[in-house]
Amino acid sequence: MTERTLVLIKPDGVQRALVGEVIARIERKGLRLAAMDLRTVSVEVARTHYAEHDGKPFFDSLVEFITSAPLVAMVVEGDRAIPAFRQLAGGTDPVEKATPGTIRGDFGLITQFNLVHGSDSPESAAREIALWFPGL
Ligand code: RTP
Ligand code: MG
Repeated sequence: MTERTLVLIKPDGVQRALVGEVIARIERKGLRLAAMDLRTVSVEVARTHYAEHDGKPFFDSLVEFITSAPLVAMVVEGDRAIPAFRQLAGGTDPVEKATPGTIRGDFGLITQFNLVHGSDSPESAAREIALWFPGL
């Protein structure tokens, strides 16, 4: 089933010049870009995006990090795009969970700086796409 997912290349991915690498992996998987934008986001957008984590110990530093520098936001579409991108990304902890061959497993070391975000469910994808690309 064709679906859409919200992907972020977080500020660490942009600063480490991994934008092309991430996009290449998305395209080689067979997924397509439906929208893409380089932007620096407000604290309000970051807090809304990560609202499910409000109150957790890492929330404030996560919001500070996400707003610290430009990131690349995109809408990626294709068959089962939501789980397909999560598979490309790998688990949240780049060492303990992400395996080699995934974006986080190949390039990540620290959980907070795990390079990419991908929506985790159809409900999250709908909410996040409306937040990042209203009207798409
Ligand atoms: P994301 O939402 O960014 O795609 O990542 P995820 O689903 O794999 O992980 P999630 O549990 O939603 O956590 C969101 C982001 O918060 C940071 N984090 N830091 N220090 C920590 O223990 C910790 N735990 C999570 C990571 O940047 C994670 O991607
Ligand atoms: Mg998440």
